Amino acid sequence: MARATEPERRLLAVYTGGTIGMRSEGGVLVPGKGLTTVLRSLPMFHDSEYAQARGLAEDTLALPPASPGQRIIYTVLECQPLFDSSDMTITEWVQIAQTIERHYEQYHGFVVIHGTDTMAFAASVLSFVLENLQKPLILTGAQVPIHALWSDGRENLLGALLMAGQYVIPEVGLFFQNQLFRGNRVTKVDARRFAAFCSPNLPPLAVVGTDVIINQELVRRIHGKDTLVVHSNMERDVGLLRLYPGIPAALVRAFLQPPLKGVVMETFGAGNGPTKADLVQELKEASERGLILLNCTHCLQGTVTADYAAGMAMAGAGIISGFDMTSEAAMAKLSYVLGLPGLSLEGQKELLAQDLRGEMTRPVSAECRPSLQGGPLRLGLAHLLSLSQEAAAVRDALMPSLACAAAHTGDLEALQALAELGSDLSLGGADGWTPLHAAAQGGHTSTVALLLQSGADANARSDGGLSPLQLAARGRHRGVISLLRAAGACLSPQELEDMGTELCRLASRADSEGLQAWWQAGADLGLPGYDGQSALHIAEAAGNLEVVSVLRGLLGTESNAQDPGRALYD
Ligand code: ASN
Repeated sequence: MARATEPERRLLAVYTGGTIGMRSEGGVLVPGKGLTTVLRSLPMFHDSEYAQARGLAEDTLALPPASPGQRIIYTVLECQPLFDSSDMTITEWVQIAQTIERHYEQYHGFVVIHGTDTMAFAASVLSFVLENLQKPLILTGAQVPIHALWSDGRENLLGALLMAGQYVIPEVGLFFQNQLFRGNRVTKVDARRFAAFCSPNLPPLAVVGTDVIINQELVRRIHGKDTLVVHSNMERDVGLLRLYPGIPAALVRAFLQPPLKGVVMETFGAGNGPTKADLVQELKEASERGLILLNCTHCLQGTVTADYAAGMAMAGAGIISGFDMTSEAAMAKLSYVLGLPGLSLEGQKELLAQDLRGEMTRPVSAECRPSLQGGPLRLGLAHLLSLSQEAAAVRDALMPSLACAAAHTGDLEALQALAELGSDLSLGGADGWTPLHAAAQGGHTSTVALLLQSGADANARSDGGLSPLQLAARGRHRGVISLLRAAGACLSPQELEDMGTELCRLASRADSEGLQAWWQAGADLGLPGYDGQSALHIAEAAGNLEVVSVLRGLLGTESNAQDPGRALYD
């Protein structure tokens, strides 16, 4: 007899259509009703004995026990009508978000069963519509209907339910082929293979194999207890314009007319476009009349930069960089920002340039942390904190943050003053961020040396899982990497394993400095990325001889993983 008292995690699964539930009619696949009935008949999706003992409703199913003493119970809500996702629009996605809002308190997490064709758009839109999401919402679907003998649907749906039911990943994700991606980072890349999606510029949040590996460093963290906000007012008059060689200015002009309010422009390579005067003029005029232009590369991997004269910046300051955003995420972000009430044009542009939901990677230099630069503030605080005994408690609470701020700017004098006031320079702040993290991120070699000498832990991890070594490698601070390695810092086995896609991204951007930095930090440059290609393959395919020669040189060098003390670039 099944126990009816096991702790339960309740999920809501919203079934919107897609191949997963399709049936063949007249030789073509059409959306099919009755997914719940199919799931009810499959023991991997329903433990009927337990459901009976619990007296669950008709639309509510119980997974077999996932881990000892824990049950996932899920209610399937079948939408009316069901869609091939090619017919889904912002209207349906907002309705899904509103449904989730209505049931938000009742469930631990949410699964959206969706067609694959527009799932990347759906995930992107949902990530912007749902602000302050504190529970997992995972989209999934299939390339082959779930009732077929050889279907990816069963694994995908089960994986999405387990991920949403067992883990705290409070964001909009997309689960497919044993990987959980951030929803606004994916794009559909294959119409036939089961591996239909990839996340070209961000590694997966989780990978399922014999173990479930959660990439904690990437999972977005909840700040505070802000309540869920559903932004239903998404702007519909946004468009997508893919530039191609020789695109006529007249065509661009025709496209950029009202009522259009914002356009995602898919440009060449690192954000470039034709420099023909008439075309540039059209873009300038459109931008001057208040049309927002968001520049995304049509390359699968890489980011928009300001490296070339043919860069879109020449069309005027109005064009905003979308960095490494997918077009799907960029369109969703435009709809969201332009739909927000009361924002000026400048305000909209400012918001578009920010990373709002983890949808884009801003360049390292754009990140900033608080600074203690400016002597009066620093000295004033030091004085205040030394005044009385009552101040001791305040001092202890403030010290880690002050030390981090000083370390981030490489302010040795301030750090020494804080040490004299009794501050333990190896202590982390509220988010686990230590002064060593801050100094490594800032690339301050002497500060890092001082902190290591005063006993800072070279392998300290912030709450988000970041280590000083990762920050130094990201910033290509080779002197710092070398000090940290000498002090015993190393990447974790999981970080080493997950490096492949990042190395490929660096190779695709011809970033040999970045590759060298990660090599020095201990990364294995031969690791394949998400599609099985290594950084060397990518550099060779791109004909980038400099990167090829750097990689060949480093790959030919004996692995540095066992030798933390070795440094190439002292
Ligand atoms: N056309 C289908 C859809 O997007 C494709 C699929 O789900 N595999 O609804």
